[in-house]
Amino acid sequence: MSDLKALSEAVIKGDINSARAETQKALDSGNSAQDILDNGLITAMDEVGRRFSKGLLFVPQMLRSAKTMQECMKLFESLFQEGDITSKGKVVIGTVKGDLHDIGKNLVSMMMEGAGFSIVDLGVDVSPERFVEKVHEIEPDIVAMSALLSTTMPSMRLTIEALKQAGVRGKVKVMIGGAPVTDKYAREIGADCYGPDAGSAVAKAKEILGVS
Ligand code: B1M
Repeated sequence: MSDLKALSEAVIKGDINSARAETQKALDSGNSAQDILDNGLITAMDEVGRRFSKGLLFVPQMLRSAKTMQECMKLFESLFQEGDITSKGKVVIGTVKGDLHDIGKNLVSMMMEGAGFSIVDLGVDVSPERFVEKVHEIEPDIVAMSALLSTTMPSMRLTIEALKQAGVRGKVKVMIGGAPVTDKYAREIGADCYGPDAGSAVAKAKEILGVS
């Protein structure tokens, strides 16, 4: 199995070619996709965040690292497929209004899709009105919201309020997640569940819909 240090370094530097090569090397030498994610890619993004907080790197470098991580994720996307193509439920997912972070949301989408859910991804900066509009249009089982900024978390509450106002809150389950989000916050704003990471999001989605 590969030591994932070189992969982390390449992601921190935003060196897409080396990072892709290291990801492939790790896959070829038997590292699981989960191991590569947890110990290579996410570790690197945490370090990027730490360096950003200390003023050691800036937004363009964060963007480059984010792009690098997304390119690496493409190499093992298919490994998350469970092989069950019957939909376990329809999920409308998006990063909330004012927030442009999408890696975690994409990871959640990828894993949920792999686990057999149908995903409608609204992208980033999704307003409460847009979530409501999509709920009317496709009648999903779950509305899933991601936020990475403490300043955009309130948009989750506003979206739940908007679902209530539109009379559709009772027809969908609401799941929230993202680094600053907590289980306590989910309960406070009346979400049905909170997913601390992409794997747990899949388990929670199955649990709230009562599917296996
Ligand atoms: Co920004 N950023 N960023 N950033 N960024 C953070 C989040 C920050 C913690 C960095 C720091 O200061 N240490 C900080 C937020 C502080 C706070 O509010 N608490 C921050 C800031 C301040 C900013 C800007 C304001 C910077 C500026 O402009 N001055 C700005 C805001 C822009 C905006 O959104 N309006 C900004 C911009 C950016 C980039 C655009 C450059 C880029 C994002 C590119 C992109 O996503 N395409 C970026 C990045 C890359 C980061 C860090 C370094 C990495 C985020 C990431 O992708 N992590 C981040 C620091 C960090 O997180 N360590 C940081 C990897 C990803 C897999 O993890 O998204 O947490 P995460 O997802 C996890 C879980 O949270 C969970 O599952 C995933 C793991 O399995 N999860 C869910 C996520 N969503 C879920 C939904 C669910 C369930 C689980 O159910 C629905």
